[in-house]
Amino acid sequence: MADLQALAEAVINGDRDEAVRLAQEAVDEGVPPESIVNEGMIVGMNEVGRRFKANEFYVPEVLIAARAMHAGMDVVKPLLTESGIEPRGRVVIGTVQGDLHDIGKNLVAMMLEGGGYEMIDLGVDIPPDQFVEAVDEHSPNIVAMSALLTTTMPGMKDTIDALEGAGMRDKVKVMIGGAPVTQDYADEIGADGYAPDAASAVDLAAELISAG
Ligand code: B1M
Repeated sequence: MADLQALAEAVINGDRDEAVRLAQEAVDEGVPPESIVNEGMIVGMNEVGRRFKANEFYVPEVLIAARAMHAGMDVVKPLLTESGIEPRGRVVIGTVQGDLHDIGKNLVAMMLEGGGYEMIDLGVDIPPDQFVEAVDEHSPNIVAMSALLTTTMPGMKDTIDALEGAGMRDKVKVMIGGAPVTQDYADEIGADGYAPDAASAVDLAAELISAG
């Protein structure tokens, strides 16, 4: 019988083969795909986020867990699409113009995906206009920007200004993060939220979406 707790454990342990096997077993037994995701994969990634916040897990463990989660998701994704299950929200993410540091951004994207969000990852070095185009094309709930350089942080404000200029600012929430970024900076440039780490980014996304 499908064991979703074991699936969560496989994600936490970063055991990709086991995550795939258990996800497939659950699919074969007719467990609804949303249960496999919510009670297996997301439970696992939530625990990974908790351990990361508590300094019990470090970046490598999170990356390995996310890799297992992705492999499990690949088994379930076709069924989710067929059954038309809605994600918790859609997030456009990227590093700001001039910034090539993508390890933190990737972690945030993986944690959000593990938290049930549909991710549109634009990659690195994204100019304001490209964020605006992505908002126009994908109608996300959230635009998420990452910067690791003090010299590229102004790209966050430029992007908010560009969204404003395109008449889209009230259509999306903007969240920002990255080592030099602070809550004060978020307040200063008019972002809707700041998260210090990838696990907090998942909590913040939920808050921003529920605040409407
Ligand atoms: Co660069 N680099 N780097 N670098 N690099 C730093 C950032 C630096 C602090 C090193 C230093 O001088 N001590 C410094 C910045 C100084 C400053 O601006 N104050 C620096 C510099 C100067 C540079 C170059 C200019 C060096 C040069 O060429 N002269 C150059 C710039 C390139 C560019 O971007 N245009 C450069 C290049 C590189 C590499 C390419 C070699 C490489 C990046 C590889 C890659 O990412 N694919 C690199 C690396 C690896 C680093 C360090 C060593 C590590 C960064 C990292 O990945 N941390 C870094 C020094 C350090 O931090 N020790 C450094 C781990 C990652 C998990 O943490 O990204 O902070 P972080 O993400 C966290 C949180 O911040 C948060 O969640 C994540 C997980 O908890 N978070 C968000 C991140 N984004 C978020 C978004 C959110 C919410 C939370 O919401 C949207």
